Amino acid sequence: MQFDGVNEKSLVLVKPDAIQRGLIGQVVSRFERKGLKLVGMKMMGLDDEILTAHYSHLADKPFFPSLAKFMKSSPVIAMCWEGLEVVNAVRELCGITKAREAEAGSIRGDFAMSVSCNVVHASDSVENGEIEVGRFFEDDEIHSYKKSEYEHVYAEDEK
Ligand code: IDP
Ligand code: MG
Repeated sequence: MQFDGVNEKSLVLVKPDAIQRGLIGQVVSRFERKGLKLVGMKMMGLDDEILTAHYSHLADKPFFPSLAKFMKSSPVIAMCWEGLEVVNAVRELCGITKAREAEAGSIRGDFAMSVSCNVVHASDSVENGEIEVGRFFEDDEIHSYKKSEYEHVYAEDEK
């Protein structure tokens, strides 16, 4: 059994700056090598409707129009990663928003200098992980499968 009922999901977006800079593979690799399970992945263009919902907490900010323009400047890669307490694990891998101050070794710390062009989005809570995965993926785009690697990634009492 692989965390049935207690799995967390995180919605990760590879943002347009990373698409343009050819960083998709390196970003995906960070999550793979950590031992997380990829259960959904697609390239998609974002429109104002999904961005207004996704960034509703920033809708009143003066930078919102330029953020929306940036997020529409190319397709993004949307991913759903699954695992034990994965929401926090993914946030740690990504680093803080202001990339030029992000910890070296994190994705933003290693690949970015900007506050807005910061390579990735990651869900910030378990509840938002569920909401955001539901916003970006249809039910049949999220896959359930057994990852043999889990035998070695987790201890018996964590499975
Ligand atoms: P997060 O992506 O680290 O969760 P949020 O505060 O949720 O950070 O902001 C969402 C995204 O909005 C950021 O990743 C970044 O792209 C953009 N953003 C946040 N704050 C600023 C800002 O002060 N100026 C420009 N863009 C910003
Ligand atoms: Mg956020």
